[in-house]
Amino acid sequence: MIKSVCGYCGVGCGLEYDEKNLIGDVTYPTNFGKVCSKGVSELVSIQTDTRLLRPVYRNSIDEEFTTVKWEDAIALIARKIQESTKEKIGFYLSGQLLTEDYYIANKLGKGFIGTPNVDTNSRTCMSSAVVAYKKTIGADFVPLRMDDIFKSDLLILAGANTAEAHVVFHNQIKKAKKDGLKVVVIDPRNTETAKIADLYLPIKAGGDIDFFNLISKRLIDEELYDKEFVEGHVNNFELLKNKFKRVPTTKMIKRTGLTQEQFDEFFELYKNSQNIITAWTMGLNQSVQGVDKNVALINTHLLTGKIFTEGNGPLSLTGQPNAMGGREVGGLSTMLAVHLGFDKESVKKVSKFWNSENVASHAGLTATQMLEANLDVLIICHTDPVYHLPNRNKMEELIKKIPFVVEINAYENSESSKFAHVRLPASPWGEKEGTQTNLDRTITRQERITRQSIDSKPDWEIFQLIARELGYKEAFNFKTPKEIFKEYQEMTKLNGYMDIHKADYDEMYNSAFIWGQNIKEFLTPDKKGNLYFVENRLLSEKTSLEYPFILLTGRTRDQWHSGTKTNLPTTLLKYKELNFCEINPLDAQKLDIKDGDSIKVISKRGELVTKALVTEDINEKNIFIPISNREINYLTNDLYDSESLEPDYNHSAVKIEKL
Ligand SMILES: Nc1nc2c(c(=O)[nH]1)N[C@H]1C(S)=C(S)[C@@H](COP(=O)(O)OP(=O)(O)OC[C@H]3O[C@@H](n4cnc5c(=O)[nH]c(N)nc54)[C@H](O)[C@@H]3O)O[C@H]1N2
Ligand SMILES: Nc1nc2c(c(=O)[nH]1)N[C@H]1C(S)=C(S)[C@@H](COP(=O)(O)OP(=O)(O)OC[C@H]3O[C@@H](n4cnc5c(=O)[nH]c(N)nc54)[C@H](O)[C@@H]3O)O[C@H]1N2
Ligand code: SF4
Ligand SMILES: [Mo]
Repeated sequence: MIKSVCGYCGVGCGLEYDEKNLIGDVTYPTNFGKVCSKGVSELVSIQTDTRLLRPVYRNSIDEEFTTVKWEDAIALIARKIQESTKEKIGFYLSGQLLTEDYYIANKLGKGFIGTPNVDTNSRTCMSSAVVAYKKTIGADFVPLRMDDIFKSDLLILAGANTAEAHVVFHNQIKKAKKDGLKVVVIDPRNTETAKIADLYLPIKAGGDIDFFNLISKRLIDEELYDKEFVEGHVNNFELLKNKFKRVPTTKMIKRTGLTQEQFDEFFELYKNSQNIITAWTMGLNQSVQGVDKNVALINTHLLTGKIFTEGNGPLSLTGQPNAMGGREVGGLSTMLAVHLGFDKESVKKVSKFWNSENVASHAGLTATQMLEANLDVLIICHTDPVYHLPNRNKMEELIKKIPFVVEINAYENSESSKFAHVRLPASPWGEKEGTQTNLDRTITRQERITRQSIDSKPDWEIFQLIARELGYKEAFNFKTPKEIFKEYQEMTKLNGYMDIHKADYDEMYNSAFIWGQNIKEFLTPDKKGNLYFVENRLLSEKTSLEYPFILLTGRTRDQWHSGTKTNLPTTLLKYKELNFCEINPLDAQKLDIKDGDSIKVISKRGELVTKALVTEDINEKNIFIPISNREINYLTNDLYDSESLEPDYNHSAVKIEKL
């Protein structure tokens, strides 16, 4: 029996493998033996014939690839790096990499090559939450855990479809409901998640700041906030109070698309709930005001003092299996390492720790900026930017201009591979070992359960080969993931609140390590939480007579993003189609569209063909297309949040033509 952990979503379910079957680990603290269809299909995805098995090279993207030796591919990459300058090199990483992979890539990029341009697809996912947590509570720190729902009275899910995106957590929510937990779901779509809610609020897309501001205003106006907590532990209260005096409440309600009665019903439940958790995901983060949306939500917890106590707090539901671990290591270009920034002292500490004079000293390009930056060398690892970045037609033109693109992938059929010059085969889940941190700080080991395919290598090893070829042999002399983890643990000591150094790599095989369990206060310099006044500035793309619909995008339960691991003949469950478009019956009628009709969806930037799914489960004037349609981002706009630089994926103006 081998114990491991699922490599799909941020729930991070413990698994057991007995040489035939993959089942849930009943002793594991986040899933107690439960898994979803993706978890059990991990095994199948290792064996598919779409694996990338050999390094390949071509001189230009118009040519065919030919197989090359590892040594030659690595030598070429090192040469291209040496011929360039550090500001012209970019590492585009992924929240699906293991902590050890991230550590080596970050150490090489920021520590030795000295480029600050090491970022990750988490930029398109969690960066709004990262910035907001830092501003309000002082660090990128999730101050509660999933099992807090069993000690809570009210769970508010805003822009999160747990039934499809965090399946095993969703099942825990259903269990907690039996013990009295009330659930409110706020979403422009009446999702599977909304269907289990005690109260479903069909918010108008983009109305969340108004919604959370209305809560804050009521808390202040009716003096329901926690005065003692606010006085002792929170900054900027008077400022917020004064700002709220002047906000136009009726306009705000209108912008939420809810009726006053709906809001009142919600607020009645809210004010009578002792313990409250507000959880959110992409419906809030992926927005041109993603940070403000997060801040408006966190404000409510600072005002009520419902934070750092059991059953309470703002719970950001991280999407990818190790997006948290990646952020802890320092995988975002706006951080250096171990949650430290680019201030002089941090750079000094890190330089000393790595014994390098080359450490990057300022924030670098974000993933969403890299393709526009005239880079010489772009190394993409464990992610597919051409598929996932917004405004794809533009992105394709930009990536074509980068003279040297390396793609490290375990599978051969990504969209980015079409633009790569060198492709290196990585060993996927099941063929490698290392650690990952799930959405609530649980660190666990992923184990090797089968032998490595002949010519593929774990991601950390690939980065180490490049490092050694560049001459950094002493600093990159790791033999095992355990050795890397140990160095990383030492490094976490540079940051006072990180207790990851207490974990034991061997022991983690038997039981997960949860870091930060003793942190029960704000991590800001003055140990106080910060309130900020934020307003809905209506910055998203607006509908017009020509483009009258707002396109929403998101997940379906059995598919994982671009589908390299889930869209396989053997695993494809017919739970939902890969390509459909939810449309409200009233809108469909106006366009004479019937269920199942082929339709073309068009934005100012591009178009795609899909199939109408006529349903009352979506608000009028909104449509929804799942991201399992690989062409989704031909439609989306490339507006970004000004602080997090996360894309506004959820709100693009489109029109529909019946085919
Ligand atoms: N099956 C499956 N699970 C996954 C993934 C996967 O690919 N497949 N990916 C993982 C990853 S990386 C992530 S980030 C998570 C994402 O997890 P979720 O964010 O829960 O998943 P999405 O489907 O993107 O859901 C976003 C929801 O926000 C709603 N929404 C859109 N606009 C608004 C708005 O303005 N306000 C509000 N309140 N809601 C809005 C959408 O209708 C949708 O239901 O899922 C993770 N889990
Ligand atoms: N319109 C729209 N766009 C979105 C989103 C949205 O909601 N709407 N969501 C955004 C979000 S939240 C996310 S997280 C991104 C996700 O977008 P991506 O990260 O691009 O999606 P994946 O398909 O998960 O890509 C992972 C890649 O890693 C490869 N891979 C698998 N295992 C390994 C391995 O062990 N090593 C290596 N090196 N490679 C491996 C897979 O084959 C695949 O090509 O999409 C973003 N884009
Ligand atoms: S809920 Fe997430 S972690 Fe758990 S089995 Fe499903 S995909 Fe894997
Ligand atoms: Mo994500």
